[in-house]
Amino acid sequence: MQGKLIVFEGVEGCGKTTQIQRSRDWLLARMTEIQPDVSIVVTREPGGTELGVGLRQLLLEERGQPMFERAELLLYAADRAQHVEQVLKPTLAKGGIVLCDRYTYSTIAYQGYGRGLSLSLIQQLNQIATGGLESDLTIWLDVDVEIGLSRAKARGKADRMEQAHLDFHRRVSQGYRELATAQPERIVRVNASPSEAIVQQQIQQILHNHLTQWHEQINN
Ligand code: T5A
Repeated sequence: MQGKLIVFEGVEGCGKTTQIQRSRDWLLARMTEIQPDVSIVVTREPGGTELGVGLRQLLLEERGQPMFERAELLLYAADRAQHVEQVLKPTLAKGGIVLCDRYTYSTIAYQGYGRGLSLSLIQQLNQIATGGLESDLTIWLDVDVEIGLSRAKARGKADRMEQAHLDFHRRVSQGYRELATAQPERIVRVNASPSEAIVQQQIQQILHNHLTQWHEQINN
């Protein structure tokens, strides 16, 4: 099978990290039956490279000085450009499966819908940062903003983005909703409100369907 880029998206605390780990374990077990030598790589944006770790700190730590919206946008784009070249493209070229915590839709949802920056500008910047590399599947973990924020809060101190006003997070959530409605063939919604195990069952079904479809495409 060719390499596949599977992205997990959603608002703060929707459960991406938890579900990516569980999905990796499930995929590892399943792929040993189908293609034992496949590599499954878990990564994230921002922070999937050494440069990205530094950018992540700049982006998420509260520094007492406001970060302007276009500066924020460009830092996320810089992180992505590095990540695509250093991690995503080489892994996909070797036929690996990448499970990526956030990608281009995060910028549309957060900097576009959330901050109100131009969506066409963001699309151009995403194009530059990715060189046109699109996800093969995006799983959108849909949970109420209040539930997600309270899960994130229970875990520890809120980062710079989590501290943003509730209205900001509601606009981000609306952004994901509109993106998923406009692109149902690319973005699959999962109800992320139930328990971790139930959310994982939904994801496994989606992954199963896509793996089957991808295999059929190769064999036809
Ligand atoms: N960003 C990112 C942009 O603005 N633009 C961009 O272009 C990009 C790429 C990144 C920040 O940067 C922004 C978005 C973000 O603000 P992040 O670490 O990806 O930072 O952001 P978060 O979404 O905040 O990641 P979190 O780790 O906080 O949330 P997760 O990964 O969605 O959730 P997870 O799995 O860590 O779970 C959170 C807590 O909830 C519990 C978990 O045990 C954990 O304690 N939990 C559940 N509890 C009950 N029921 C369930 N079903 C649960 N699932 C998880």
